[in-house]
Amino acid sequence: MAVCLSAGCLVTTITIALSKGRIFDETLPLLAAAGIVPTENPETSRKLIIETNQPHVRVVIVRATDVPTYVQYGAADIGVAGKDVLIEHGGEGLYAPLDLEIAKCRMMVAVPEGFDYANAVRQGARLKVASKYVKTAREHFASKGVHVDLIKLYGSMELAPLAGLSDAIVDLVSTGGTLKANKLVAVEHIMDISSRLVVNQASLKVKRETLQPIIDAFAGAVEK
Ligand code: PRT
Ligand code: MG
Repeated sequence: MAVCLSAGCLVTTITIALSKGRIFDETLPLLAAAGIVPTENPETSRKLIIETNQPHVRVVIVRATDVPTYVQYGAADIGVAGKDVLIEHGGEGLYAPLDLEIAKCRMMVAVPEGFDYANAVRQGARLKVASKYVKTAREHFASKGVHVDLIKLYGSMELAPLAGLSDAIVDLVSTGGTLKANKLVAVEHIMDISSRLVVNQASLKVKRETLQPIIDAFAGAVEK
């Protein structure tokens, strides 16, 4: 939590953690509502720390799954992360005051076309399920009494059933195009996903004067 201590400078520095791609793009209008405009686009710049038009506000570009970690440890004061990412992280040290209603999608169970999922479940089969979201998947199948062996993956879950690694996957679905292109079908809806504003709990106390107006501007922009 960097506070500017140089002579005559009492302004608190605010660091915002964002991932590039849809989260950065969809957070831009919310930042604009708070009067914050990044000076560079992470898609074209290789910089990982991006300045903004506000001298005391900067954006750090991190992997989507790393956003909660940066905010938890105070390396960033606030950040934007998907509900999927926040559940897997656990939310320790984070205050999540706002559903920003951006980067919306659905967490689904999907299987290869032709696999009779309902019948396999009815027969009490033990299913191999590949996912990046093992915590969410474990809770979902436990609540339904379905026996599963979970296989943790870090990317391209759609490949797992096609390559014979698993019977099913738990993944995010937006348009459904990726499932379709890989001959998979969604068979169960686990939850709706959107992104949240997360705030470091200590920052909220120490920097409330600077942070609260940003949180309020985000809230106002979401309601519109
Ligand atoms: O891509 P990278 O591995 O670096 O990280 P990431 O996938 O975690 O980041 P990013 O930027 O892709 O996603 C950030 C957040 O956006 C996620 O944590 C979600 O909360 C949200 N989000 C919204 C999505 C999607 N929609 C989405 N469609 N995240 C991922 N996808 C993927 C999905 O996993 C699947 O592979 O897109 C594919 C399906 O899309 P459709 O449109 O073909 O159904
Ligand atoms: Mg991605």
